Amino acid sequence: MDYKRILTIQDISCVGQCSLTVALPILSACGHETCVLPSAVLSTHTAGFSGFTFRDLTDDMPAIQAHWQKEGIAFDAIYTGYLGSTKQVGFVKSILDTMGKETAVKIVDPAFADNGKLYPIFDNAYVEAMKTLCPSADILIPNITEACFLSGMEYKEVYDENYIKELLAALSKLGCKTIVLTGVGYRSEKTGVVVYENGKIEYYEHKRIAKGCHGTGDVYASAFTGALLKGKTIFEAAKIAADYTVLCIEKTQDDPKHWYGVKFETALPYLIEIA
Ligand code: PXL
Repeated sequence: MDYKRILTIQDISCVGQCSLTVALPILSACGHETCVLPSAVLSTHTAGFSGFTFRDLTDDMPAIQAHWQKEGIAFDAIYTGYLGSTKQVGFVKSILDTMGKETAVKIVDPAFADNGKLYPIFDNAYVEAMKTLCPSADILIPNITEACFLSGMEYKEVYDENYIKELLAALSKLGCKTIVLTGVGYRSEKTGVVVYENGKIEYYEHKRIAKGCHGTGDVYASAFTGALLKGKTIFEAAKIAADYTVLCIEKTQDDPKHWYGVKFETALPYLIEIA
C-alpha cells in the first residue's frame, strides 16, 4: 500500500480533543502524510465550555491555496470538518474541486449540528452553504441531525428503516454520491452506521454506550478516512471507524473528569492493527 497525502480542513480547538487535534494523530497512526488547513482557532471547542475565543481564518485561505497551486501541490484525499464561516465554505468548495489529484477522494463531514440542534456559531445561512459542498464530495459523513438540516426533513429521535431510507434519498438529491450516516439505532442499547452507495444500503449495528461524548464525530470521520485510504472498502472503513469510536468511549466513560472529549490516543494501537 503506497503512502497517501491527505489534506484535512477543520478548526484547531486548542483544548477539547476534537477536529485537528484528533484528525492529525489518527491519520498519522494510519500511516498517512497529513497536511492541514485550519479553518479557525478556538481556545476550546464550543460544547460545554463558555467564553471560548474564536479566530476565523477564512481570509487566509485564498493565499494558502494560491501558494499550493504555485508549488504544484495536490492531495490523494481531502477531508473537511468544522469550518469557520459561511463565506469559508465557498473557498473550501474551490479547494475540494481543484486541489485533489485526479484519483483523489473527497470526504465531507458537515460537522455543524447534533442532537437536533445546530452548534453555537452556525445558522441557516451556514446550512445553505453546506448544501453546496455536497456535489463536490465523494463521501458525506453526516449524523442524523445534520442529514435533517441538509435535506429539510423533520428530526426524529425514534424512527424506522423507512425514515432512514427517505433521509438518504433526500440527501442524495443534493448531489451526495455516497453517504455514511452515523448514529442510526433502531432498538435500545444499539446504534450503528448506514452506508448508502449507488442506491444500495448496508447497515452495521453495534453497541450503543449510554454516555455521549464530545468529539466522537471527528474521531469517527478521521478513522474512516484513515482506513479508507489504507485501501479498505467504504463499508469496511465504516465498520472499523465505528468499532474504534466505541473503544474510545469505553476507555473514557469511567472518568467523570474527562467530559470534554474521548481518550482516543489510548485506543490507537487497535486502529493501527486493524486499519
Ligand atoms: O466535534 C465537532 C466540533 C468541532 N470543532 C468545534 C466544536 C465542535 C462541536 O461542538 O465546537 C470548535
